[in-house]
Amino acid sequence: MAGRTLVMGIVNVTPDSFSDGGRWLAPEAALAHAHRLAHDGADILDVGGESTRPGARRVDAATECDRVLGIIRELALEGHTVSVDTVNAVTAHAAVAAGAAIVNDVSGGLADPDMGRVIAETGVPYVVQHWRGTPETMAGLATYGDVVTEVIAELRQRLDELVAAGVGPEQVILDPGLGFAKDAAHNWRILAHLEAFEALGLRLLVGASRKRFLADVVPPEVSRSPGERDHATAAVTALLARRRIWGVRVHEARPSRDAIRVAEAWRAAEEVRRG
Ligand code: PMM
Repeated sequence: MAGRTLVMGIVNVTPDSFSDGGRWLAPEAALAHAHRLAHDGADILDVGGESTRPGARRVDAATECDRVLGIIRELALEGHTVSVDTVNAVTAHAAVAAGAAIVNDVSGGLADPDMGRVIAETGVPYVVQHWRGTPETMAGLATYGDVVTEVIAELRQRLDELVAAGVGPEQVILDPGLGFAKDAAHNWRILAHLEAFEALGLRLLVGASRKRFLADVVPPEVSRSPGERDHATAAVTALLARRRIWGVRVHEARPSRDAIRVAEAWRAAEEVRRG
């Protein structure tokens, strides 16, 4: 059986991410933030230098590398497990050389035709997230007959192309990509059909943290800003941890780490009850 759900803590070294853009752009601020996430229970530190919020403009790989490589090197030297959140093969390659242990690609390889080769060569675990279009165009592409079957079919296609490029299926971690070319109803439908994603037999990562669909279920005065959605995020983590999903990607580590502890204690008590 799979182990407990892992916490991937978000370190956005960007001026424009939707919930924390600009807060950790200075390297010292990013490192301090990463250290706090680790202290709060993050198992993996996910360092990204390009915002993917809807409508975000692309940055070139050189700027992205400038933002993230020093931070990744430092965190890896300190012994942390680091992932790099990038859609660029050049950045992914440089990040792995700097010590990143995982590549997290919100485009699942669609944004850069070289990504499959880099993942095959480096052999690192690779998060294949579902998206359509680009952050600039994705809002207009959130049309599905059935979101679950279509997202799974598109992820399978990504997987086939990656395997053809030499990537081992065991390297792949799938992510349904909540909010990426998906509206709130699509996100909830995916969460209600996780067994269909689990049936693919690969590890699953889910990124619900602070996303807008969570604002719709809590009163408006609570959900004013993304930072006020951390309780709702932790509730999602608890439900995902109940399924022992491989990982959750979150802005605040402690609430999710506690939610996972609760799910594990509950499970242990159930096992005692079964005897
Ligand atoms: N969401 C964002 C960025 N990267 N990566 C994965 N694997 N899954 C996600 O859901 C995901 C991601 C957008 O959130 P952010 O701008 O706050 O980081």
